[in-house]
Formats: sequence, C-alpha cells, structure tokens
Amino acid sequence: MRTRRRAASIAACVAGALPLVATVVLAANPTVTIDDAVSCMDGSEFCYRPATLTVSAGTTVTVDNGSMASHSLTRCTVSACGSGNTGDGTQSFDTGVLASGSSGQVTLTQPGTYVYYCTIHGYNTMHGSFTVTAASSSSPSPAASASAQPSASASASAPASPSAQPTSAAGAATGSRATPNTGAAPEGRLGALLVVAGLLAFVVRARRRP
Ligand SMILES: [Cu+2]
Repeated sequence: MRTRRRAASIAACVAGALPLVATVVLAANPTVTIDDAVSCMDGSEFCYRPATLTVSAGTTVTVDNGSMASHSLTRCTVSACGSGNTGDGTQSFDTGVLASGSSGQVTLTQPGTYVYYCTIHGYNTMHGSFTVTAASSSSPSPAASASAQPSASASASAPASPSAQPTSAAGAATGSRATPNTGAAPEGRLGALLVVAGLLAFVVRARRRP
C-alpha cells in the first residue's frame, strides 16, 4: 500500500516533468536502439537511444543493436557501475550479448529507477536509464479491482481513503483482464457481482467510520 502510493507520487512527479525532458518517451512498445558514433551525435563511441526512457510497470522494452559491435543492456550493479549509479529499482534485467543487427527484450515490472550499462564496453562508455512508473490507470475496470478490493476490506484496517482505493487497485492489474471475463460465462459474472458487493460493503463501512 505504501509503496503503491509512493509509486503513484513518483509517477505524478514524472508526469509533471515530462514537458521538461525531451528524451523521456512514453510509448506502448518502446525501443532502445544501440548506435555507433555516427548516430550518437554526442561524440561517444556507442550509445543507447534514447538514453533515458520512462515506461509503466509491465512494459517490455525492445533493444535493437544497430551498431557494428556486440553490446548488452544490463542492469547496473554497484561493482559494475559504482555506488550511486544503479538506480533504486528492485529488479534486475539483462539482454545478454546482442550481436550487431540483433535485438533482445527486457520486461520492466517493478516501479523505480534503473541504470543500465553494457557488459562489453562498461559503464563509462555506455549507460542509460529506465524510469518505471506504477502501471497505468488509464483503463480502470471493475474486474481489475477484483483481486485487490476484497482483501483490502477483509483486512480490517484500511487507512487509505476510499477514493484512492479503486485507482491504485486498477493500476495493479491490466485492463486486458477484463476482456476475457466478459466472454467467460457465469463464473466471471458471479465474480464481478461479488466484487461489486465487496466494494459496496467497503464504501458503507468507510462512511460509517467516524
Ligand atoms: Cu557495448
């Protein structure tokens, strides 16, 4: 709960900073391209483009090696990149070595900041970063709150305000889960009814609380 709220505030900060940072890109299927000096434009031998990228949790980033050399895109560790150069995210990722012209993928599931580097050329020559925000709440659906809602009301203490609940719950699950449910016969509908009932009970209890 606390981490979700923190993630939400991080997301809000990032969203607020968006217009200021030209290199930040929000895309459904983002790609990081590894280039050589000709395309890097900044005098570096190799580079990740864009060097900074913001995505929501659950996003898979494609890594295209467009350079003439082999590279990787690998989460920084303190020993590889130096303390303070790793980011605060909790997951690790690694494309492995990508030969020239090949591509790989990393899936970012945990909100936070992540600095990555190339295991072949090292942090000083090649690094970039991802900022992973909490999953997008742009498509809230009743089914999305199914998993989070009942447990929240069942566990007596619900310090979060009722209005905050559906938003963070919707953020935890993807809207795509709602689509199969509609076609999936009675169980799905019964589940949805239970969720609505649980939600009502939760709201009523929250209102009664002095
Ligand atoms: Cu490299």
